[in-house]
Amino acid sequence: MSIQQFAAARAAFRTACPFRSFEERLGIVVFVLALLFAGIHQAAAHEFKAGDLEIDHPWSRAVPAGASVAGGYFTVTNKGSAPDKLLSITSDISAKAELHEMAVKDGVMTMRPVEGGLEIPAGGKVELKPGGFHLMFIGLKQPPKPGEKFPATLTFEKAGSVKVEFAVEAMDAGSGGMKMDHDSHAN
Ligand SMILES: [Cu+2]
Repeated sequence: MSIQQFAAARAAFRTACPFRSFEERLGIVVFVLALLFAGIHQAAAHEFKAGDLEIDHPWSRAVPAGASVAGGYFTVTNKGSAPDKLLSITSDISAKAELHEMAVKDGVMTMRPVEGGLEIPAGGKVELKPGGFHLMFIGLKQPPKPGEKFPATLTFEKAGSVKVEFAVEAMDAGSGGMKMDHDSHAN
């Protein structure tokens, strides 16, 4: 939240609660501040850096009990003047992890491993998201649960290896359709 948003929130609070005592107001303000700082902390903690790369909001989606695969998504920004490449992913949550690309071919949604790594152009940004490029955690050792985080290591050609944490969101997070394609991996 910015200073302006905070000032607006404070003004709105004054308008809404003109008759409250000072103690009540103080209590509410402290509560709101606690919420604000919690929010700021969470946002700051969920961005990772490796050399010129910024990895923002790695997330995964909760899976049904017994599922053997889960997706992984994030945005990576290259602030440098040379392209880089995402080469590999490892995590203790699954036996292996692959980089996949989803595309519609002859009207059928297909998914295939990305060969040779995923290029992150100089000064550019690549978004891994449901329906496009994504990570696939294959052979889950434990199912990702909503609200939890699990660690993984991303290895880039130039920036090297970086440890990140995937925040697990509810099963219906993001766009639909991905679940079906994940199921096709299970056999
Ligand atoms: Cu996939």
